[in-house]
Amino acid sequence: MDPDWLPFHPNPSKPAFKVPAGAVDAHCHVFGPAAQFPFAPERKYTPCDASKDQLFALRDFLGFARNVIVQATCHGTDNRALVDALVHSQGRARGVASIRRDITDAELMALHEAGVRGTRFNFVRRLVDFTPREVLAEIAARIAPLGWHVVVYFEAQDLPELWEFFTALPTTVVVDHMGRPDVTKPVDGPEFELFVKLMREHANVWSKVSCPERLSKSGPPTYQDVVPFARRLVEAFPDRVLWGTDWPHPNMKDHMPDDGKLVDFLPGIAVTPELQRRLLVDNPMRLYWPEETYSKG
Ligand code: 0GY
Repeated sequence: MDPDWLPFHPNPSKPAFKVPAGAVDAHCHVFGPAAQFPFAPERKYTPCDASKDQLFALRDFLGFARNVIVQATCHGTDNRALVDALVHSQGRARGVASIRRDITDAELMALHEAGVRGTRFNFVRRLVDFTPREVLAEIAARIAPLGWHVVVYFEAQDLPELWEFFTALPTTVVVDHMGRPDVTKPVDGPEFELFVKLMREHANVWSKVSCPERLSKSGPPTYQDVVPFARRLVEAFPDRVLWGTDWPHPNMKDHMPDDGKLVDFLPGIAVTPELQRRLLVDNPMRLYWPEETYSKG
């Protein structure tokens, strides 16, 4: 583990907010265990082990029913730890993988069978080396016929340069952590307006209104300065927002969030039971378990 890396909270508090029945934690990770699933040689950080059993225990403790497990850069394009978690989840987890352009159709199908429903493109410079856009476009074209979506992670200042690429993608596009706005800037200022415009003009773009702990300058436990940004998206695009804990919080160096307090952030950004149900149940179910949504008519 990197020496400046904080381990995840050993003893999170019980949230005061009770999430609706069937709620999905739509952004979390598993790391290793490294002895079984080694980290990628090209990784930019080495996390602590964070196992599927610890993730599932947290899910139950916080009151969630399901997880969406997202491949993090420390595992590169080796999705074995993710797949292991999915196949041991008893159908209660789906995944977002990182894949290479030379993946075979059989390997793609195996990921699909395990419960993968998306691929992630990471543009955060401290996390990954550059991948040419034509390679990513090729991957997007491969996964589109499976009904998968693309998850993108980038920082707000890079959106103008990425706009054309994002808006040409042939799938649903899910943006991690609201495109990482600088929350010291106004919520109606030009930077966040550009992100809102992306969602307004492109009905296939969704956002995770997650990670106040990464974006906040005012800090825990309430992360008050992030609330207006998340709340604005939840109210403007109630059918295209997702939320997740981000456990075990890779690369948090100044503080480690209490996951119970993160859940208590929710009623401040989704202020009615209806908005809470869409954010935590209806939207993630439509994206990750569509067969269950459709079967209900
Ligand atoms: C997150 C955020 C981070 C890391 C990764 O894939 C990753 O390594 O996404 C980060 O450092 O901001 O969502 O997990």
